[in-house]
Amino acid sequence: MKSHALAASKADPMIVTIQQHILHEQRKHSPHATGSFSWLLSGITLATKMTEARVRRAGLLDVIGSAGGINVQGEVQQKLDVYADQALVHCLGVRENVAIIASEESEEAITFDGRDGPGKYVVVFDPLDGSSNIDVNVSVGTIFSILGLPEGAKSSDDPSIACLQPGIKQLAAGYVVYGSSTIMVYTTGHGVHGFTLDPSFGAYVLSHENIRMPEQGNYYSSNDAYWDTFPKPYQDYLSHLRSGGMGRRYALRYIGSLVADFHRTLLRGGVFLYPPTDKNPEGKLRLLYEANPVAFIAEQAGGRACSGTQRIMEIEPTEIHQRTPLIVGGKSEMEALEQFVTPRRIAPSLAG
Ligand code: AHM
Ligand code: MG
Repeated sequence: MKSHALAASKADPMIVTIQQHILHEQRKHSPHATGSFSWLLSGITLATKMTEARVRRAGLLDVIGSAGGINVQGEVQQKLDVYADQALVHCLGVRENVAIIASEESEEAITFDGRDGPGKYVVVFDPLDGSSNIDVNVSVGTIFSILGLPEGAKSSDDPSIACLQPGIKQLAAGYVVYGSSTIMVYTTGHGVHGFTLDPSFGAYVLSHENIRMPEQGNYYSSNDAYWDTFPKPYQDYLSHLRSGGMGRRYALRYIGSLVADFHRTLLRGGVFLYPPTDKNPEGKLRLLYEANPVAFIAEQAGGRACSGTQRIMEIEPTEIHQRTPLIVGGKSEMEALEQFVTPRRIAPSLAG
């Protein structure tokens, strides 16, 4: 038995899988943890592996194109949107510690009734972000946020109410980018870590430990087509970045999948913006399962995220699908933004 374990470690001594990492982090930060949280996260990793398998064969399987439905956002559902959603609902539904889930693809939150043991977690997610990019082989992703079931919540309550918690209450958040490789990035409030899926044996392996966002980057990321409908302070801010006001001329990078645009911003620095526009005066991105998880990760990596008027993670949600403007980036870009847009500082240490 002993020699077998030794042989395994010699085979690849550097490998740390996401499961090992989560367990290690739990032992370090919550010595009395039961392992229930890692069981929940393993449900998410499994669902994303199921989705990635479909994404990788998108041109071969009958998974490209519209599923024929419209989701709660009024957007056309792609077949892969539906599959990614079902994979998460299934994988989380068999985790007895999950009380409630809410998905971009479903109008209402879902509660899992009739199971043994009380669930204690609420999971909100965008199963396939950027899905308009699927048909043209551009990166898409999955985003999730994990909250605790509020104290005193009853099974008879509307399950949506348990989801309406500000981002500062998140226990964990993460995303997967199905890109040139598949990477999962997550935080539980102790730094940000990235795991690349090794397709040869189907495990997420630690590849980016303790990610820090560069204090200043070279790119801004926003949909330039809406430029003339951005409020004037955002136009001025972008002109400042583009004209060298920050000591360098910023270049534009915009994929149109939040996860992919944010992932680049996290690793390379810069700023991502989806401000209010004429078409979406409240912003387009969803607070609970897009802006909050991205904000949690950004702050854990040394960046900031705001709505233009306040720190994203302090917004008190009123609806599960509510939208918000989102500006997320490195320290320098976000400090510069405050001169144009936000009336008060948004640094987490100062905001609470
Ligand atoms: P989705 O969750 O329905 O895919 O939509 C959200 C996407 C984001 O990934 C992306 O940042 C944004 O919509 C792009 O919007 P636009 O095409 O207006 O620039
Ligand atoms: Mg999305």
